[in-house]
Amino acid sequence: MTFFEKLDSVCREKETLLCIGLDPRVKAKGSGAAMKEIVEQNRRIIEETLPYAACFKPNIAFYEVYGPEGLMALKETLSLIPREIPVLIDAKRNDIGSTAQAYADSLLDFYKADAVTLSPYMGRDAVDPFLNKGDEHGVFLLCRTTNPGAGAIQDLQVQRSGGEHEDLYISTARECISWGSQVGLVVAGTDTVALKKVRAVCPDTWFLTPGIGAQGGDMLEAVSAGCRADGLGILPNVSRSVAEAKEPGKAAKEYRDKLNDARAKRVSVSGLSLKGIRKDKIMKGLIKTECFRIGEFILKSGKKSPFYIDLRRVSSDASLLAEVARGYAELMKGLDFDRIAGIPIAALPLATAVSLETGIPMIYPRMTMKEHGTGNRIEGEYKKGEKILLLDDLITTGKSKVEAIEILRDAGLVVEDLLVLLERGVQGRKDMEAAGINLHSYAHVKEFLQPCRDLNMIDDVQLKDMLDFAGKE
Ligand code: U5P
Repeated sequence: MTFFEKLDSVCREKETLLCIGLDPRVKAKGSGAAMKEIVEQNRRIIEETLPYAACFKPNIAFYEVYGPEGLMALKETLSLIPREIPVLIDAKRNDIGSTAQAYADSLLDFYKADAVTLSPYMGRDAVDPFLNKGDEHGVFLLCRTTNPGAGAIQDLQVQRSGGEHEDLYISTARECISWGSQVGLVVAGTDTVALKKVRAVCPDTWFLTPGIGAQGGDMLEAVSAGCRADGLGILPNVSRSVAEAKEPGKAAKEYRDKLNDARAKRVSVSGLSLKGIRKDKIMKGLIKTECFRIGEFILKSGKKSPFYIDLRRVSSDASLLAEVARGYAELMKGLDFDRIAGIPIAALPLATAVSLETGIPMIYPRMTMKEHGTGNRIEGEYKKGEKILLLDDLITTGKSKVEAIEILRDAGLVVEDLLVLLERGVQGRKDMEAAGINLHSYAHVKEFLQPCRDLNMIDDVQLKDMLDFAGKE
């Protein structure tokens, strides 16, 4: 699992995006007393705030300042955090490649951080030693910081290749996200203008957003300005305001609640439910990966079509595949069945992804008879009389579905429902009715057309013509 997948799943499961800072400020000094006090303070914060924390962020400066025992306290603190919760070490390191390598070995191998903050100022090669550790690690690169003097450099005007000017921190954001999918950005929670501007150029990137509370940043404003359209993508960090509260757990809960209020408002402002957001993401993802194409195509039937659909391409985009699996899982709710079956070939990767998403076992029929080996017509384990939920990518007519249904029914399995991601035309639905199958489709092909218009791929006249075609074919 990549770092950002891990983060995404913790945030969804725990319904929080809160990053809890672990920046100890203790009075004890030397002979182990400081170490003990730091660890005890952090233990309490971790235990009390764990239900509200999406991740923890120790800033290494607050450990280094106590010398070797401070560093031992950091190591001990990290061992108190459950492995499934991401840990970000705020170190803001960088240097030339060979030195950056030593920093990477220290922070990712010795301290075992999941992610770190780095300065991108020295360029890509200084970040590579961190990226090369593998995508179970992430980096948050400084883009817009919270300190009062940040603007003197970060607001410098830079000329882009087209001649227009923009802030250096915006150019930095553009450059940094081109370094790959392991990159997140540090964007100040005290600067809602910057949050909005960076979000506009980096719609999918995760932001680490410090400055909430003690430095004056407001949770509601920061999250409203910086969170992604899907209500994720921002990690507002609070350190002092939680650590120094009488009851850190209570303070963390209050910040988490404010954060979720802001997310809910943002989502309702965009007029979409969470289901709607997923659908929009899937439809646009299918367009982007060219699973859905506009043009002039000749179909198997000989008919001309103004668009073409090839859902086999979904398997080449892991995050789209995972989102599609969640879409199928949403559609499965309320249906009664024992196993799922994917129709070869197109639905095999899709059904596999659905099985991984839901934990429901999968089988598949062989569409051509196997002459050797087991001679199985159905692969995977099943028992006679079990109910099978059939999955396919798309339905135009029912022909290939009926073949698969017959193979399953001949083996004594019960098939009553078919799930497809996309439905085109009207014939498929009629054929399924005739075969005694309930068809559940995630979307009709018509639903691509408005997103294509939104993305300026077609004009209003084409939109109307295509809607007519899709409704009648
Ligand atoms: N931090 C900032 N601003 C930045 C980048 C990082 O405050 O632009 C770090 C601080 O060094 C500290 C934490 O570790 O985030 C903020 O702490 P607090 O103000 O919530 O106590």
